[in-house]
Amino acid sequence: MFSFIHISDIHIGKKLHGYDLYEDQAYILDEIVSIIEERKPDAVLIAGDVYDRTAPSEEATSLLDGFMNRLYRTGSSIFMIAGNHDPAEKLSFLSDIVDSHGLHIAGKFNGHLEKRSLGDADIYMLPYIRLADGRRFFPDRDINSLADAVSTVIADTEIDKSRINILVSHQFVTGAAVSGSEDLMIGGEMPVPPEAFSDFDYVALGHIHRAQSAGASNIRYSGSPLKYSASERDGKAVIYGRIGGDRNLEIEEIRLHPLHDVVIRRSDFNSIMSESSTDDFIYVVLTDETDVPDAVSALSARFPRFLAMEYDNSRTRRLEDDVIIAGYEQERSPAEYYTELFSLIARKDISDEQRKCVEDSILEIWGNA
Ligand SMILES: [Mn+2]
Repeated sequence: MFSFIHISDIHIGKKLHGYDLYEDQAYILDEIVSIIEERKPDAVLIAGDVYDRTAPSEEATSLLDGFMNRLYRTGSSIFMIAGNHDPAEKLSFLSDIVDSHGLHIAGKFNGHLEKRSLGDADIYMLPYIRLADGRRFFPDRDINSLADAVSTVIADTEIDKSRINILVSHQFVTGAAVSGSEDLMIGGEMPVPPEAFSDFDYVALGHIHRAQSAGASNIRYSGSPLKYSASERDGKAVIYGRIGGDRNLEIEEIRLHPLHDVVIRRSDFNSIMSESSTDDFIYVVLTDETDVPDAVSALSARFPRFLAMEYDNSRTRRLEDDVIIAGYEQERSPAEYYTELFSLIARKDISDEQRKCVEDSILEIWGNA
């Protein structure tokens, strides 16, 4: 029997619409430590994006330090990889030394899967990799996609099928539903098909902030421990998994209870202002047909954790429809698209001088393409 707790995308140091989440993150990390103390899993799998930025603040660093120290004292082995948001080298600072103490960290991808054995299980660690990493480490292979790169790294590893095999990875897997706070690569990130992971009994994924399985029930995103965008409706959880000698995987989602939830309230301005206040982070959708003067300052004064607001009325719906229709037309130039967008938003025609400026910028950025 092998047991584990799987978490990811803590994003320590993240701000939500300008609000510092230090207290909220400290609170949820406390709850995660309590769950681990209670369940006593063999391993804690931390699947990347531990930090929110590659230059974390002192406060963020000390929050992670406290969390890691407490995790270490629970007695579970810890497996932590770097995500695309992490300072990969800093995350694996002194990793060779702490490795012998059951704290295993894979920072920067170094060309192969890091493997550690724990009881009946082999645990492999694959920090976030890019297509360029695959090409750099396997120059003589035909690597045309991120899927090729990940498959090549895995194929290059000798996996003992008689063992329980676990992979900790931070990638975008085909079909995963994003929540909007992930910062995927501009222009779209090439997804990895779940078939690339067929050798593993469980794949602990990070990168996507909404908990879900990806292609198979043993390939899972735990999701972030807090809601990092207002579009997330579902509650958050950590994954508690057990794999028996028969390789049977049992998954349990253990609910987390945030200090402050993130909620959307949708109604007209007067109704929202007359509702009871809340300590939660609140995103407001106003249904009023005409704009309410100073709505933002009124809502900020009314709700201590007011995030932002938008209108959903016949005007904004028409605007959306127009943009969608415009997006389906293929034969117009980028400058023409811009001109249309400008008049939709500014509600007047672009001037000749402005249009020239846009055309020059497009030419400068894209060339004649
Ligand atoms: Mn993330």
